[in-house]
Amino acid sequence: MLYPLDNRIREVKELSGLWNFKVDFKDEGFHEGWYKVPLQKTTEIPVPSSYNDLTTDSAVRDHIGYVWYERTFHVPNGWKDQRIVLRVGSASNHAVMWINGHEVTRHKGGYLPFEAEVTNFIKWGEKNRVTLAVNNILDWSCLPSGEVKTYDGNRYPEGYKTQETYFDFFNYSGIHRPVRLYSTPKNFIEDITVQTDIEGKHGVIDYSVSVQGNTPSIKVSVFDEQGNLVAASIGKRKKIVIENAQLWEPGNAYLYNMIVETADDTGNIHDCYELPVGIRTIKVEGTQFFINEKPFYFKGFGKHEDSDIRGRGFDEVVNIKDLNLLKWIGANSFRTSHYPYSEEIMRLADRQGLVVIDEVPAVGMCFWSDTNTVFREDRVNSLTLDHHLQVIGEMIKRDKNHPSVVMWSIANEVATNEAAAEPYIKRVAEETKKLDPTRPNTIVHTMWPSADRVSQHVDVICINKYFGWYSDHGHLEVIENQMDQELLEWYEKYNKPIIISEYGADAIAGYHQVPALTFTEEYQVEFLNQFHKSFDKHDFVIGEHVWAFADFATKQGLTRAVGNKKGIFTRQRQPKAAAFTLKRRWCGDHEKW
Ligand code: GCB
Repeated sequence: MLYPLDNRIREVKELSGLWNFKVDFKDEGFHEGWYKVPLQKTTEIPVPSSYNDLTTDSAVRDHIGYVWYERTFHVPNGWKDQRIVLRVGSASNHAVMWINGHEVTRHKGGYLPFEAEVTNFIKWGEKNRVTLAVNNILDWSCLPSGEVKTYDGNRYPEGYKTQETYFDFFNYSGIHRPVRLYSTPKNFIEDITVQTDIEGKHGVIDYSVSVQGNTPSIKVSVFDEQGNLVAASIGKRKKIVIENAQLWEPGNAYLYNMIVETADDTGNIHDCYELPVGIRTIKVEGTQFFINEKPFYFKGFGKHEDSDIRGRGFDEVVNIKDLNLLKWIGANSFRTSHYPYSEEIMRLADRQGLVVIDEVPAVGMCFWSDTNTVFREDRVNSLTLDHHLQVIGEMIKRDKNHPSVVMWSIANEVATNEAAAEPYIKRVAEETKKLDPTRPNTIVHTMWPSADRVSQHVDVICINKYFGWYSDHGHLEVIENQMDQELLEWYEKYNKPIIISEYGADAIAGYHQVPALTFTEEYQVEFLNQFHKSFDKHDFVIGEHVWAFADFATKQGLTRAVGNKKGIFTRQRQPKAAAFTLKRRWCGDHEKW
């Protein structure tokens, strides 16, 4: 799926900004046809943003169900003979979209884009009205999964319900990423796929272009960063060789600009698209992860798209700050825990040479029980699997061309001890491989190795470990030993490379104690040091991602004092003491990097 870009042929019109907004408290919008006429009695809301933290009314913040968005826009006259597409970067968790009262699309899933061709519904010379009904309800057919609980009896108000979620982040809601209107010609470039390889000193770009409509010729030109033409080709599907190629390396990104042009028989250009291409290879061999044939060690974090006031709303300011902090601290990578992040941050990662583990929103499929409580008819079932496959497909379609993406994470913390988890995860892993044979895949575990039934289906094993926190709370002295033992068990069972994809302790910025007590900055520092002692002993450990990059919002809970405080940075992106510990480690010399 191509990111909307403008060029001499295509134009993009940003529809971000203030929209009309209305909460559908009584769930009557569909029945009353709120999309048919301009929304009445609205307030204003910025798009993109989560609405939850903008309001002062808890009924709005915690609303379960639909909210309605609406705005008007003009389409430039110059677009009259064009194809016009309306595209939403993401809306959490499901959306229905209308133009001038005509339904144009529906989308399930809160973290990936959707679009619809709206050419036939446009009114020329008048205002057009776009309406979006966005629903935040999560059930077992959704990713992440959840359930709405209803309560009977006189202890609760009539009609009382709660949205139950089994993951540790706030279920932020609304239109989270930019909304854009864009034009393409009627005969247009629908998609481009690139795969790259290295042959000696040369780079290989294996491309394929899909087009719609009558487009006799396709021309592909590759330019270097100085704008020099370095290779060209004609045809839908070819291999282009770039002599003496500059490689896309972690920390040293080099991007070629691949321009695809379609033309008619007389050479008139129909459509044009520019794709940044990083030439690099990825391989898992033995217990190592190679980027460009060099062993790569992941240093970095699991993150969240989360910031004050904006919630999960896209903000270029926050993204740039975060990437600057990642570089400052010596990180080379991050995981898009626990859902695909904005296309804009993926493009930034490409340009800045950050390595990304791209994760689907399959999180919270574990209840810590010996009986089969997750994979069963009324919970994670065939509907969940269908949606899981759909989301994997959409994520790969969106992110397949990013050089920064080196691995797909197919789920976070699943009850992989349950028998039915095995065929489920096998199916998801196989689908991921089928859709993208060029990238390794992984699953992120909370389960212990002896109970796990699925890791034979993935290339890399990711494990989340909280010794000294969720077990033996406050006992730093047990961490190294327990970590060693667990690592060796995973290794002996599967012989695969292992990334510690989460390890972390809550620290409330400004809390200090010597000797260290939990929730202080000192405990967080010593906790990390203990884990590192273990990681450094094992060659098959190919990475460490601290949980988490910054403090973030969660649902309310007895262990969450205004959110999760495992951030190495505060939610305002200021360093806690552990940031300096990590900076010393990651910026210093080490045989692992
Ligand atoms: C985990 C989850 C992550 C939580 C974290 C924690 O294992 O993957 O989403 O936030 O633990 O802090 O409990």
